[in-house]
Amino acid sequence: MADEEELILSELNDDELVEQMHDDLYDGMKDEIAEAVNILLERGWQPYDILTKALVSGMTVVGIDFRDGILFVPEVLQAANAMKAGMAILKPLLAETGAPRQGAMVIGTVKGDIHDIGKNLVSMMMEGAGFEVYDIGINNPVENYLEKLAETRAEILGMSALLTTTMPYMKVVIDTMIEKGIRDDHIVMVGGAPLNEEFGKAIGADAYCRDAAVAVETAKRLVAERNQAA
Ligand code: B1M
Repeated sequence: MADEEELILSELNDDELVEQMHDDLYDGMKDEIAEAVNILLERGWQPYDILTKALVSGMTVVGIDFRDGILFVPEVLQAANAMKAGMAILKPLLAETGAPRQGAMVIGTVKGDIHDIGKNLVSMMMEGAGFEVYDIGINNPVENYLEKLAETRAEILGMSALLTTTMPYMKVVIDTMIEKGIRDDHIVMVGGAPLNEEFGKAIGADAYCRDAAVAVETAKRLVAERNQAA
């Protein structure tokens, strides 16, 4: 229908626009996502609300249809790229909070795993909260984490895994830290959709973080506890 083809995003009310963003994310329409993010910002939405209510929640639907075989890798990649286009606009805004420096974190997705949206989100939120973030990207063997920790002397190590087959690698990293006698020099935080509290404890992490907001709160608390103990 002609009406549908000529949809003007700025004419939709907030609820309609967010719903349209979920559809556009699903369809991998990155220009439309970027436009809609800008519209919501102009309407006074907080960057964090746009991130969670419009982008992350839209990605959940993509995940369900991916699991059920309705969407395939190329479509999901397009959706991921659309999500990243929205996140790129929000990143400087989330980082611009002027929060006092809290500490430093090395973060990366573990070996064998190329999912990076959640990790990027955690990085953005941590930067916004005043942490210095060294993001070492995806598919990281243990050596990468250890090198970056030694180079930056960051107090926190963050690891992300989105696959049940890659999450055990987090234990490899922690066990190597124990072997090298550096485990207690760092706070180790882990996250990713297939993880849970129990898994975090079982592999010897200091904390499992359900989402980026929890990661920020946990990091602040653990750094403060550590400074107090010192
Ligand atoms: Co993948 N994939 N994928 N995928 N993918 C999942 C994870 C899956 C659950 C989909 C499904 O079946 N429903 C499934 C895993 C099943 C399992 O292991 N049990 C899956 C699969 C199977 C695969 C492939 C194997 C598919 C294939 O090739 N046949 C393949 C693996 C590639 C590899 O890594 N070796 C693959 C590939 C891909 C794409 C490349 C197409 C793309 C990734 C693009 C990219 O990241 N650049 C992709 C995507 C996008 C997904 C889903 C749909 C979405 C993930 C996402 O970005 N979520 C995902 C389904 C799902 O998770 N529901 C799926 C949004 C993001 C904001 O959430 O990452 O959970 P999340 O991050 C959250 C928290 O978890 C937490 O905070 C974040 C923000 O709040 N968090 C942390 C995350 N990391 C943290 C680190 C911390 C703290 C908190 O450190 C301190």
